[in-house]
Amino acid sequence: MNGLDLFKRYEDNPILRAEEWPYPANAVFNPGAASFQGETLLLVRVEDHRGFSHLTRARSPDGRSSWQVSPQPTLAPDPIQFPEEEWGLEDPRITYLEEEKRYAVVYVAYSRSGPMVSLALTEDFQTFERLGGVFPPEDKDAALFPRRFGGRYAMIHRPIVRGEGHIWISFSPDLRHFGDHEVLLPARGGGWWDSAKVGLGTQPIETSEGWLIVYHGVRATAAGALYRVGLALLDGDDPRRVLHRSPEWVFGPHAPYEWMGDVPGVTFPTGAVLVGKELRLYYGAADTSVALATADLDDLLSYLRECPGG
Ligand code: BMA
Repeated sequence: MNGLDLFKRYEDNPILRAEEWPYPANAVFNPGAASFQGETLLLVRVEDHRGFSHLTRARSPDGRSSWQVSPQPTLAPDPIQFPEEEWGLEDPRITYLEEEKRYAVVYVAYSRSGPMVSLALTEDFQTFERLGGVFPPEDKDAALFPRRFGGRYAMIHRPIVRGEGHIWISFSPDLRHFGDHEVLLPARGGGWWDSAKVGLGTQPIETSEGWLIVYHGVRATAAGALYRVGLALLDGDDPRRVLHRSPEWVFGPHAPYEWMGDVPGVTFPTGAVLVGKELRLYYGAADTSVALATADLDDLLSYLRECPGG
């Protein structure tokens, strides 16, 4: 199957828009996603008219329609206790931690110090235990794996080092202290579609053949940055091993709502839910609305099997 045929856009995209939000908002985009109490739950990044973001819950029985949006913010910045949240909370990724029996929400805390990866734990998406920042700025596009490897949790993230944006992996015994940092998926440079920067998209998805990684790749063009989507497969027992990486992008801006908005030409996946063999990918479109695309997991894996190693 051709890589660009793997994902199908939902016909009623975008599924969430600022115009239909229960309170004033400039844009709603880049949501974390989880299965929760038999429904699909999104923690949506909501940008207010100051330009600052917070996170708000939206729930749907089928993950497509009938979204119930919370009338107030679910996780709002708390800059008194957490000064790194001065300019808001952005781009959450959600992972259910099997051992903790809680969801980890990894988000970007934004302040004058730069974007920082922060972590909160929750059982019910109503009350949160904030653990605060876990990596120094500039770092974003982060998510945890659902379980430990050799006794340690693993986090994927994207620090900016010497102006370069590669995807890294780091390990922690306690979710607070991280080490053994290494580059996992580098930006490919040169003429590649993911030349300028790469960053994790959704939380890692466990499959029978390893961890499915959905990532975004950025190309700088004369008209601005293009944000497209690629895939990789990591070893199930050792997520530092990249088994396959798609040479081509498998999804990118095409529909009008991906080209019209605050940042045209952006498809930015941040959440996924696997229901049977259907992978539902939730993504920010043009930094303006939330959209959905679906793919068959077997198709994704058979495509990746033909891709070279990382
Ligand atoms: C990235 C992040 C995302 C945003 C994307 C496209 O660097 O800041 O929040 O969606 O750029 O503008």
